[in-house]
Amino acid sequence: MSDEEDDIILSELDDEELVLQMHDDLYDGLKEEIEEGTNILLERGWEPYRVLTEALVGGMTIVGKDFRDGILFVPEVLLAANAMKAGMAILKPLLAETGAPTIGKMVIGTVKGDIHDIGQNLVTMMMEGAGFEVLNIGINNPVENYLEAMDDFQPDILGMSALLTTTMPYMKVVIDTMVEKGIRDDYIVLVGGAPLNEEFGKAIGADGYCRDAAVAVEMAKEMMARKHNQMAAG
Ligand code: B1M
Repeated sequence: MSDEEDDIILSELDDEELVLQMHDDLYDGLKEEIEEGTNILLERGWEPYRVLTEALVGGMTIVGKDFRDGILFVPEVLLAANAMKAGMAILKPLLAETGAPTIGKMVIGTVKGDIHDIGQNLVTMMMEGAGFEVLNIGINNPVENYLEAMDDFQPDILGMSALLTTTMPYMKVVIDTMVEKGIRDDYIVLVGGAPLNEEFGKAIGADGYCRDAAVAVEMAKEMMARKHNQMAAG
């Protein structure tokens, strides 16, 4: 870091400059600066969701592009991810604090072979904020982990995340296993992750593909309402 950057006082920047500075700080993996910036934006009255999307997710998008283009490498991206998680940790209780009544239960996890967890942590936070009870089973989950979690936790929804083109086909392994065991229709299956799309979601037999965490919440609510209506009618 240069001396010039050392001199930047985050609280003296206006909102727009601060968000841009946070993108730089996330890029540089500066955890404490990200925590400070997150707190400043909240103190200035920003909604937690806006801080999340504009400052944190916005910064990670830039990291993602330079990672793709070979400008950043795994160690740097890990630092950026840690900084992002530190900001998310501040926002988590605020996003979960809506006081919404429990409207459903969800198990979510990243599939086998895949260790990306920022997206699914974000989905967890947003779902909890919307009133869902969520069991997050973490990363690198073989089908057995999903089955065990569904058995123990009895969710309405199974959520799966994959960030790699090489791991996304594993979602079909999980769904096919559910079909074989005769439990597929007991759950709403939602999938998400950067390389997926709606077509893929349909092709593997999921009930819905979620482009982002906000879509996941909307879709989950809609499908829960549909499930309740069907139960009431039947
Ligand atoms: Co990785 N990585 N990575 N990585 N990484 C990507 C995914 C990549 C696109 C980067 C790139 O090349 N541009 C690329 C994949 C290419 C491909 O498959 N086509 C890639 C690669 C190649 C790799 C490695 C193979 C690199 C290597 O070792 N050479 C390796 C694989 C490790 C493994 O998993 N086995 C690897 C490792 C890593 C780190 C460990 C360094 C780190 C992860 C840290 C962590 O997660 N704790 C990392 C990161 C950070 C990324 C990028 C830069 C950012 C991912 C992220 O957190 N995004 C990523 C680039 C990118 O995605 N543009 C990249 C922010 C997050 C909020 O978005 O996860 O998309 P996202 O989640 C969104 C939606 O997708 C959706 O909602 C979320 C919130 O809005 N969503 C769901 C996600 N899951 C959902 C589940 C749902 C619903 C919605 O269920 C209902």
